Amino acid sequence: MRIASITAAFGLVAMVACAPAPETAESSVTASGAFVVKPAPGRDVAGGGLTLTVTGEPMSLVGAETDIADTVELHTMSMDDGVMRMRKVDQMDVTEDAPLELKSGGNHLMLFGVSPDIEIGETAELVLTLTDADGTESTLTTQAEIRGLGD
Ligand SMILES: [Cu+2]
Repeated sequence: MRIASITAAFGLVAMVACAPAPETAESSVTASGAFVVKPAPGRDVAGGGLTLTVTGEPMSLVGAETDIADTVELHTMSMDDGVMRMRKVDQMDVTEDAPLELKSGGNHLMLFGVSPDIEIGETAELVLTLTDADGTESTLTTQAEIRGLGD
């Protein structure tokens, strides 16, 4: 399987004002199983994933950031003329009926400028930015496990 190169936008991750946990009367969102795959030696790009579930109104994941990487992008993965292609997207939706699953080989998180000092087995804080149907932003912090390739 060949992974076509992408044109990544190395833009600044928008800074988001501190907001209370994304739990309102209408909905609450939970992150679980977050991970980052430690890059091979000499590389600083990493894939990652997590599962987001929501109770109540739909939410959208619109960004993520972490201390161990310069930027984190949301990438979709799709088959295009027999070639797997990654695309950066601005948001991914999560509903009660359709949890958002980001994982290796599927839609995923992509980290750029990953610190070479991360160690397999450690955890890194991942701060997710979400919006509700009204466009109100909130953040959700979760711990991502650093994994080795193929783990
Ligand atoms: Cu990617």
